[in-house]
Amino acid sequence: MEKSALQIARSAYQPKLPLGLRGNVSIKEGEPTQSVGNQEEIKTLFPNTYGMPLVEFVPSEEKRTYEPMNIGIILSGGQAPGGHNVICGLFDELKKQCPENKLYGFLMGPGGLVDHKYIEITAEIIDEYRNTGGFDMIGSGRTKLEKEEQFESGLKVIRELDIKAIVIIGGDDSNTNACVLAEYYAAKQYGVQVIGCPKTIDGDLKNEQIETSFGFDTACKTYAEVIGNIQRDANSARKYWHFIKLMGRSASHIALECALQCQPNICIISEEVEEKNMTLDDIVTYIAEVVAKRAASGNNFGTVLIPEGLIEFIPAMKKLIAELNDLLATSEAASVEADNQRNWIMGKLSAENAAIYASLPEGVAKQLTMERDPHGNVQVSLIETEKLLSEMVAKKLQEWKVNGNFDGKFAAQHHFFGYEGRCAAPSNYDADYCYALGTSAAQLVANGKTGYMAIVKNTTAPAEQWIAGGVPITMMMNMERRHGEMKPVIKKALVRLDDAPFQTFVANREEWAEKTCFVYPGPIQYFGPTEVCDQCTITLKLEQNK
Ligand code: FBP
Repeated sequence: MEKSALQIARSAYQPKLPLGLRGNVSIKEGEPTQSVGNQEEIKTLFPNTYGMPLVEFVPSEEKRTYEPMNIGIILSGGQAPGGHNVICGLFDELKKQCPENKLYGFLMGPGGLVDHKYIEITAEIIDEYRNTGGFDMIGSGRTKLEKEEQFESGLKVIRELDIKAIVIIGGDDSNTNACVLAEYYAAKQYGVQVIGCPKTIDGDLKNEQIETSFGFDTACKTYAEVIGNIQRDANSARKYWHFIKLMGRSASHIALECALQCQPNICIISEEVEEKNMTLDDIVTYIAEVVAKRAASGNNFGTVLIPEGLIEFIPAMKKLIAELNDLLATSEAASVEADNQRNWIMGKLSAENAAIYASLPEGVAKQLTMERDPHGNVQVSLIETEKLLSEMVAKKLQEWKVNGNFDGKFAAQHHFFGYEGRCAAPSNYDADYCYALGTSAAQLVANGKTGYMAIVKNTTAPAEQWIAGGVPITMMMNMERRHGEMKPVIKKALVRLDDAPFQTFVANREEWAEKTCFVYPGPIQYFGPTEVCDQCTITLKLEQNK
């Protein structure tokens, strides 16, 4: 593989490990744990993996000997910067423990385990991918690992390769499934361990035990760089309003972090929209008012950040989408001609939802009916909310112009930043964090743990002070209704409106709206002073009160 000069220099970067993982390591166990909710139900569903203690890895005087072992690794779901470093950390620790240990990578996600598609990950492969973005070393996929026949099929290849443990790198759903798999193998006494690792750029896999999911830091910094560039352009030409949609299927953490980093004129937070029961028109009116106010001081330009998942948080749209989901799942829907779909849908929807559907621009209405993902979700990354909002704002401003309430200019540009941030080369924070997560995962396996997720805490401090360990996955679970059934799941972390990141945004947003307070963060720096290169997100600092 040809490499750029930066890639060559970057591949030599040695991620910083917490002191507890550097030399000889011993394990410290805490008190038994409880799940965050529905304790009795979770305990009944996970009798073998419930109540285990939190663990921490600490430096030790004693050199320990390790039994030889093989591990299998799976990348699950959307790409997130740092995935390769989890694998590198795991590989290096495995080889440190016992040079004959082997690491197998299952190809293209959980499906690779079920279908027996794998490679042995060698030192040569690892060296190609150190500190790189992407998941291309072994690929990723969204196959849900949840059925007994999948677990049994996986067991065959696990036995064939003499694998002691599977490490699953994924988001909340994949880690929930990792726990179900751990419980299944434990109940059957197969002696196969399962360890999870917290991944997703969306930042919604976090709680008391998990400070952040990996990839969030790099993705936000990548988006913040380009938002900053756009803001500089906007402030130079002074003729466009830029509507920027940002990834994050559900939670608005990415939009909020980018707002804190870039200080745009407007940032919509889906969780606030839902809490205040706002309509699409309320959002459009809010944006139009800011545009009008800025126009009154001669500023016919600005930036609007829009979280990708917004549409599903507008209560009326949520109802429409729910009815569309049911409607599109019927066999009749499959036989409707594409040209006639809009009319057919209008005829079937309730009067209230039909009115909302009819009010949407045709393109957006069509996007709402496109194929769902394997989890039954609307593919929000395909819905052009940025265009929807700007079109509706333009219409409103035109009405205000006719009434004499607006005499500025409004011209919009549209952007969607999503895929361009998911495979960026990991920041030092993510490179270090992921390498430590991989090292922790190897330690959890060596210590016989199953049903745990690797964790690293205290990450606002310098890396040597980070605390590595593991959390029982059942500890983070509660029961939630999913597709009509109560299921044990890891609680998804949405933006909390009373927490410091959102409150800091609220304290500043009026000023950012009226004045031009843009910040231009610039590109991620990999080499240079610590205060430039080794900083975590503003969200994490505010959450940790730093
Ligand atoms: P994960 O939760 O699997 O990490 O993926 C998150 C995400 O990047 C969302 O931000 C986005 O909506 C979605 O994946 C896009 O999915 P796909 O890659 O299948 O288009």
